[in-house]
Amino acid sequence: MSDRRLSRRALLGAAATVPAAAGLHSLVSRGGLGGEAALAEPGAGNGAAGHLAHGGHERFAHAAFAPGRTVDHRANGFNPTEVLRDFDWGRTRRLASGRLLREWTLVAQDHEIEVAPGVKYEAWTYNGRVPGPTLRAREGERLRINLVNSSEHPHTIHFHGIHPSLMDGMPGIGERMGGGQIEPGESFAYEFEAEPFGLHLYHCHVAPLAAHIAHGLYGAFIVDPKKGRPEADEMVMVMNGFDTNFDLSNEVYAVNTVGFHYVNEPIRVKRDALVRVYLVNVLEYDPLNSFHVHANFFQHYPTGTSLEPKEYTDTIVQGQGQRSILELKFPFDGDYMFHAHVSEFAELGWTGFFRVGDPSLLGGAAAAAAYCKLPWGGGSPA
Ligand SMILES: [Cu+2]
Repeated sequence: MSDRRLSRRALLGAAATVPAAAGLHSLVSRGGLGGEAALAEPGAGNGAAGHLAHGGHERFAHAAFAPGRTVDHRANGFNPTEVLRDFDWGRTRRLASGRLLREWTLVAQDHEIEVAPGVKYEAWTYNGRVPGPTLRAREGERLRINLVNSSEHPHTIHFHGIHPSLMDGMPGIGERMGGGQIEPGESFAYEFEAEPFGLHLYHCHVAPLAAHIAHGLYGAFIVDPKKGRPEADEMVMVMNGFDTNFDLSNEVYAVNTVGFHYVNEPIRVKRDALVRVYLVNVLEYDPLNSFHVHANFFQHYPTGTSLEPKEYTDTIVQGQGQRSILELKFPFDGDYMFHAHVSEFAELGWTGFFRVGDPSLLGGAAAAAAYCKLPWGGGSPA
């Protein structure tokens, strides 16, 4: 076990020993002080180990997020329920050559967000949201992405895909042409072809890289195949986490930023309808993330670069930067949990529900409460 993990477990263990009214969120929101206090706590190690048992787990879980509260989506400026199906196709126009140009403007800006009830984080964002806009194009189009740096820090946009080095968003490359590292107040236009088709991502590539990514500068980038994919209920899930006390390990894990959001607001899908999930892992500080859906299986298209699925399964694992398209149908009404099959992540926010069909049959939040009394804040049973 590394020191980093010890420090996080110590933090959780110490949180379990403080009165409920204080809670982990206040320890976390006090930043480094909370972490140091936790590390100094002699019994912290025992508390951390204790949380693996159900009793200890409940104690830390209840302390971890404020019960009965949800985050302020309005103040955040985005709601993960909307982020899920928000595909940004940009603006298009015909060039003199007759080709289609698809264009976006991303503004890098510093913006505090609430990643779990009461847990604030000084994020660095593209367009004020985390993850940044889901950019979507079709294979072979010409793309232009204007980066305007309104942040107090230098940034870039590094796209995954195939393009010339000058367009790669790497500090030091193309500086004399206005590229490379984009300083505060500067701007730059990245321009390249949309290739290959598949599910990609973009993120800042300024050093220290882990810090720039962990602060929130990333998003999904979808290139549709020329002939498209079958009609489906499509959604984007960016798996991320937040190091709220800057100890180089995450205190909150999520899909699309807000811990337990899709427990509070289950993702509504139709029975027997094809659901397509664009799943991207940008998680910093932990080597692996994963996705598991309950009571169902999905077709797995790694990186989305083939139209033929590679696997029929219910769990996949992704390293940082990996992504997958998942396709599934729900044959029965009900609430179906999905979560990281890294239990610790699941208990620190990376848990949600698909809600299928008749709400009178359902009770996902109650099921989750029975499971480990997760403190997602609200989420009363249907
Ligand atoms: Cu950056």
